[in-house]
Formats: sequence, C-alpha cells, structure tokens
Amino acid sequence: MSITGKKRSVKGRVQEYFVLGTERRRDLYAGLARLRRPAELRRRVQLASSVRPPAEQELPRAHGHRTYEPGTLPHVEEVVRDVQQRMADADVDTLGLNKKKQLRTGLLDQTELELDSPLMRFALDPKIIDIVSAYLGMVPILSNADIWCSMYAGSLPSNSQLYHCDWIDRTQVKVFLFCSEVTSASGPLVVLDAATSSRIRARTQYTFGGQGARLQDDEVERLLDNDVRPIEFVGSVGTVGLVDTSRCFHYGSRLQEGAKPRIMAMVQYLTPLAFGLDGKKRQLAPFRRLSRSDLSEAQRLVLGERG
Ligand SMILES: O=C(O)CCC(=O)C(=O)O
Repeated sequence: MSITGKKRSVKGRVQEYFVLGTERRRDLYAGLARLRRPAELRRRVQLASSVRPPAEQELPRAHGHRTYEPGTLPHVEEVVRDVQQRMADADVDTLGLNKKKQLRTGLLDQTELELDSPLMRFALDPKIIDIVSAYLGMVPILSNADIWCSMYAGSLPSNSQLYHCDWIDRTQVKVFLFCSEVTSASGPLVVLDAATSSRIRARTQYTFGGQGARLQDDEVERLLDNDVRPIEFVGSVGTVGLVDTSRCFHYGSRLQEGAKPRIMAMVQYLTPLAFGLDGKKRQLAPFRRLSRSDLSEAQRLVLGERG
C-alpha cells in the first residue's frame, strides 16, 4: 500500500518502508527529519520547556490520554453551541460520507475558520497550548480542526473501529470535545494507555498504517496484563478528551443499533516531525494563513509559522 494510494517512486517506497514500518524503523527515519529547520525545532522545544500546566490539568506522558470534565477547559461552551447549531440543520444520513460510513469527517469548512471562530479560540487558548506542548515536549502545529459525527453502520467492525495506532506522527495529540452525550452505546473512543500500547507493539512487532495495523479485540485482550482495562471516553456534553493516537492503541464509532449519533469537535496537533505531510495532499499547517504579529510566539508557531 502507498501512503497516498498511488504508485510510488523509489524514494516513496523507501519512505513507506520506514514510515509504515515498525516503531524502530520510524524512529530511525524521524531522526532525519530533525535535521530540517533545526532552529525552529529548537525554539519549539525551548518554549515548551518553560511551560508547566497545573498538575490537575496535565496530560501524563505514561498514560497518553485523559478526559476533562465540562467546565474545566476554556471556550468549551461556545464550541458546543456553535457545533450544535451547525449540526441542527444538517442531514446526518448524507453528511460527510466518505470511506468510513461509521465516522463522518470534514464537516467543517476549514477555509471558513477565523481567529475568532469558537473552535479556533479553543485551539489557540494558552491553557490548551501549554497542556499539549508540555506533553509533546515542543510547541506543536495545529493540523486539523473539524466536526466529526459517528453513526451506526452495521455490527461488523472495520478500519478505525479496530484497535490501531495512527501512523502520521510518532507522537501527537487529538482533542475530542463532546457536543452530544457520549455513552458506551454511542461508539465512544476506546483507548489503551501509552505504556501498555508500547508493550503490545513490541510483542506483536506492530507495523503502522495498512492492513497489518489493525488488531482484533481478542488478540489485544490476550496481551493485556490482568489489571489493565481499555478506557472508554464517555461523558456529558462539554467533556473533553485528549489522546495521543500515535502512542495509544484506540478504536471508536462502534455504535449500538438505534443509538444517537456521536457528535464531537476535533482538533489535532502534530509535531513538525510528522511523516508524509509534504504539502501535496494534506498540509501540515492548514491554518498558517491566520497567523498575525499580535499573537503570542507560541500561538504563531501553533498556526505553523516557521520561527
Ligand atoms: O472515534 C473513532 O471513530 C476513531 C477515531 C480514530 O481512530 C482516530 O481519531 O484516530
């Protein structure tokens, strides 16, 4: 398989061998990416080293995930209002229909987003940037801001309904902001902590991306220590979940028949070391156009300024 689904050059195939390979191969290859724009990388690391979110808001590296109750993080209510309004008029049956019938994405027109859009205010809030930067060890790049809607699409799990780790970066943070109540029936994201996920990758000689990247539940269950259970991201409207979908095995959108759709705002932060974003199909920094001199340095870097 190729990253873009097209026939690849030798260079492309070499990239794939590393990027869609084992963790070790990815680490080796990522070492090269560190040589690109070293001054920018140094600045991102330097800025992150000086932030320390309050302990009760920190995203612990060993876990790689956590949820925040409604009222904990800024701008959540305005994002919920905005998303609920947009979704009220939408025809959910035909909405964002792509290859994942159970998970409709791309429901927000990114070209419409401005600095004062509720989701952008959330994504650029210093509190959120600090939590994500402290976790990643560098100021990240905002690579996606969207609305996702999951709905029942049959009982046989496929693609992202099976355990996997995302290939696009070695570490990243996806933020899921609940705009509908999420229960076990509405196909919550199910996550294994980062330490357990790392053990499973080692034991299965896991390769990222492609067919081999999906693990069946029983295979994962066999490899879990007795005291480890998968975590369901459930909660009321306004709950926010953060997860490193590269380091943590996860799946989602396994809705029970008849369950209400799961509606979430989704924000994704990648590092400048992310793989395969060479500006062709999907840009690493689609919001660079919003950068302005009156923003903080961290906000400008998050928007994709090159330092
Ligand atoms: O919640 C889901 O349906 C799965 C999402 C997923 O796999 C991801 O965000 O990487």
